[in-house]
Amino acid sequence: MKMVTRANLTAWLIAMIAAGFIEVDTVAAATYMVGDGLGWTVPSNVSYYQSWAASKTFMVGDKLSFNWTGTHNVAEVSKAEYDNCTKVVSILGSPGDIQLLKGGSHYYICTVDSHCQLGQKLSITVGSSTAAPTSPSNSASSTAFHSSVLVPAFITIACLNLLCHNTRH
Ligand SMILES: [Cu+2]
Repeated sequence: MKMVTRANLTAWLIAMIAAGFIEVDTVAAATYMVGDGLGWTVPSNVSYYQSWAASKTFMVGDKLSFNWTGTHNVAEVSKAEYDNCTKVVSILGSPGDIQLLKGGSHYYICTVDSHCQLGQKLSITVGSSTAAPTSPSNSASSTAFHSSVLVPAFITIACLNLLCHNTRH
């Protein structure tokens, strides 16, 4: 087993923390208007919402905004309920915003009349924005990549420890 020095470990931990901050700062959550201009309704073809979803990349933290007029609703359902258009009791008023809190598959249907069978159903796959764990072997490139954050951080630390004390009287 390789020996890990305290300095290496500290640098690695700082890189991991910096990577976490960059994730929060740069990955902006998006809000998707389901069906765009059509909104959430019985579409003209049964695959309309699948086609709509196919051009999108959904990430954890994004929002789906369901907008409709008339008699519709939104229920988040299981895959089986989605496939069978099962009439579950889970109602959302328009406009209904749903934040995507978990990665993986999400299924939504309208439970009014036969709207689901007519294509008012949406299934999406949500990706997680969490980066894969950085192994020590590539921490060097990770540190370089995040140097824009690390450098100001180190300057701040240096200032607190040395420079600022010297300028005080
Ligand atoms: Cu409906």
